[in-house]
Amino acid sequence: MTDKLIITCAMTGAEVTKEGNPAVPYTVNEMVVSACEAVKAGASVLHIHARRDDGTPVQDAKRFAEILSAIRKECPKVILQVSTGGAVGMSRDERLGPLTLNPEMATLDCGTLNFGGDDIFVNTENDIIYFAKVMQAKQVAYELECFEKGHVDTVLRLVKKGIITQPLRFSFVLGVNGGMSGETRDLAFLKESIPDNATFSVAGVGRYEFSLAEQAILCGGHVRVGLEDNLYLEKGVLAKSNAELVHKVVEIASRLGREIATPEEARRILRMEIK
Ligand code: KMH
Ligand code: ZN
Repeated sequence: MTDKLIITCAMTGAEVTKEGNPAVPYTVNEMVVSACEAVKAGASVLHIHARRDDGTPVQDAKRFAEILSAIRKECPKVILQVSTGGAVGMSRDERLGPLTLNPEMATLDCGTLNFGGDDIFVNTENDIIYFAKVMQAKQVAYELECFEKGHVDTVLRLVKKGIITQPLRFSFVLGVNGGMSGETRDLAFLKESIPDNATFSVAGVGRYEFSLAEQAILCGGHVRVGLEDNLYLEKGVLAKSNAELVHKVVEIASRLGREIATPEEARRILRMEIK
């Protein structure tokens, strides 16, 4: 039987700005409002980046602590997944800042890629191993962020070496300029490349967000949406909030007959230890 659908909301990221869409949250209060609305709409996981009030992306533990505890107060059950990707150009120790807070879940980025224009998002094999060891030592559940097929192959090689361990929770982030595109064949190829007992979620960047969501819902995957990945509800129409994007996925899932997972159900599906 297909598992219920886990919806992750990536609320703010490190690249998008209020100039692109005024609903992108920066302040702690904006994050809390956005988080609560997204959870109410059906998100069971929140993918968290921190921003200063002026929008500057940061990975420092103090800012993350403020955001996490403020969200936790209002949404006690949701899974909080901190980003260790941060923003392009940050050092690996800077990126690991939020792990000092022993979060329940974090992202582990599984390879380097050109990231839009001239930027390079660096995740060498040594970086991946370094991050994995820190996360395992702290018993943080990690999600394997793969922006293209080579990243999946890196994961599978590191699994064979015993460096990345079960359970494997993939997140395919598709449509970044420099990474893999988000056509139907791309997700089909990635899905058939991973072990049957692995879970996967799909984050379609920009115009791929909802077509990939629909494909993932149909083929037993999970879905990430949010302003980090896409600013539009539909072509030419800015999303008014993160919740509006989550709600659209809930509607697609309902049309396709897939139920939505609660945070507790999501923990079970993702085989997460309770911290
Ligand atoms: N901001 C991107 C460069 C993650 O959160 O782990 C990386 C990113 C991945 O967003
Ligand atoms: Zn992110």
